[in-house]
This record gives sequence, structure tokens and C-alpha cells, in this order.
Amino acid sequence: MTVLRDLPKLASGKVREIYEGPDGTLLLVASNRISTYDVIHPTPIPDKGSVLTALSTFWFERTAGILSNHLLSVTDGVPDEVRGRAMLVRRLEMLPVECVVRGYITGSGWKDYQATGAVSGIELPAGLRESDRLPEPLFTPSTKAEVGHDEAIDFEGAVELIGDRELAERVREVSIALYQRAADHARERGIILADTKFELGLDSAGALTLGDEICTPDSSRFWPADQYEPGRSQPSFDKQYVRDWASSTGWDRTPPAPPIPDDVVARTREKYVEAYERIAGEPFDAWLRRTDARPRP
Ligand code: PZK
Repeated sequence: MTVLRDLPKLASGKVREIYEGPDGTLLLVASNRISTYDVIHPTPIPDKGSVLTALSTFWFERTAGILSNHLLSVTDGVPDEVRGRAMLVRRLEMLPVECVVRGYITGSGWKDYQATGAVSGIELPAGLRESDRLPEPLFTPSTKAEVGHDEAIDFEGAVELIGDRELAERVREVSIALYQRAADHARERGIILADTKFELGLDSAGALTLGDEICTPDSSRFWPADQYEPGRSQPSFDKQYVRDWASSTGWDRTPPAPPIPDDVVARTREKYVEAYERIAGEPFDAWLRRTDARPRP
């Protein structure tokens, strides 16, 4: 049996870690940490890491026909203590671009559109409002910053970084297809997937492969469809209670973030679980049981 402390830790992100698994594999572990305004709160959201892992697994299974992915297992080889919130994956040679796809105009895309009328070098119609649906999903890549924020680039910038125009064209094509598949599915279940970020790589045979997490609330914007109203910023499906509460405290968004009160934690946990249950169409407990994350009765 594998225990986490026996695995070398390769990297720590703000909300997750990567370990070296058996036989050249990697173990991606999602924590229960949550950030607002890019700052991690000291209070965890119970089950957040499991919900994100469950969602990625759901999408990996349902998009494998578009692009193969790095997922190997969420049970075999996964240490007991992280069951439910960890996946064993194949090691890839990651491409040096973030594959952002936008179906709606918001965030930095909205900022760029207001300043230039274009996003990622793509001219857009005049008169778009904040949060409007785009005429078609756009591939708007960015660089991978080691520290600080990724920088938006146009498709030619992605071609240069990837170093192969045909590969970059395939990256753009599959990124849009993956977004389309996930966004259509989520929309039918009352969640607007406004935009998302994929990380692609090459496997040991040189095949283009989907890595990292896919269409989770940490890599995407989830909006409640029944509250969608263009012309303003949209509430976040998952983080809105934390943001509203944090704003009400007068916190100025500089570190350290304040601890989150119990009722806000509980309501936020429920929103993550609700997102999983709506999208996957099964009780979240079914995931925990399938991954042996909870003792069986
Ligand atoms: C890889 N990251 C980002 C994720 C972190 C950092 N299949 C892969 N092969 C090689 N490298 C990566 C992956 C994946 N996925 C992903 N960094 C490297 C990342 C999670 C936690 F600290």
C-alpha cells in the first residue's frame, strides 16, 4: 500500500500538489484550499478537492473521444489518505502555453475588448456587453508565468511558443471542441461554463494529450444559468458566498485573507457538491464510494 509521505513531492501550487508516483507516473492531489481575489484563505472547504477531482474524472471520461488524456487511475496506486481527491496520471511533456477558450466575454477578455475591440488578436463585433455570449468560442492562449499572472498572446504567439504551426492548429481545434462539449453538457444542466483553461502535452509516443484538470471551477468560470444577465459581471456558482462575505468584512484583498465563518464554509461546500451533482447527474457520495474515500457501511 502506498502512503503519501513515501512519495517525492515535485511541485506545490496554490491549491494542489504533484507527487512522483510509481513507474514514472505522477500523483495530482487537489487540496481543500480556496482563494478569492487570488489570495488563499486559511480555512479549507471540506470536500472541495474531491469535487474537483470528481469533475475532472467525469470530463476525462466524456471527452476521451475528442482527445486522449493523462488519467490512469483514481483508485489503484492512490494512497488512502487522499482517495477521492487525487489521480494517478501519465507524465507528459507539457506545451508551454495555457489553452484558454472563451464562450463569453468576461474577465481579462472583456478588459482587452474594451481597450482594443479584439481578444487575442481576434476582432469582435462592436457593441458587446460584459458577459455576452460570443458568436463562437474563441481560442485565446496565454503564456505560462512561473510567478504572477499569465500573459495573453495571439495565435501567432502560440505558434512560436509551440514551435510547430500544424501542432498549434490542432491544439486550437481540440481546445475549442473540448470546451464546446463540456459547455453544451453543463448548459443543459443549468450551469454556464463561461470560459476555461486546458493544459495539453505530448505523451511518450509524441501524441497530443490532455493533462492537468479539466473544466473544474478552479480552471473555469461556472455561472448559474438562471441568474445570467449580460451587461454586468456574473455571480460565481461556487465562490460567491465567500466573495460576498469577504467584501462585507472590509478586507482590502491583500494577504493574509481572513478565516471564513462556518456558515459560509457550509454553504460554499454545498455549491461545490451541487455543481458535481448537476453535471455528473449522480450523488456526490457515489464518487466518494467509488474511490473508497469513505468507509463502506
Ligand atoms: C504538470 N503541472 C501543473 C498541477 C501543481 C502543478 N501529466 C503531466 N505531466 C507532466 N507535468 C505535469 C502533468 C500534469 N498534470 C502539471 N505541472 C506539471 C501543476 C498540480 C499541482 F503543483
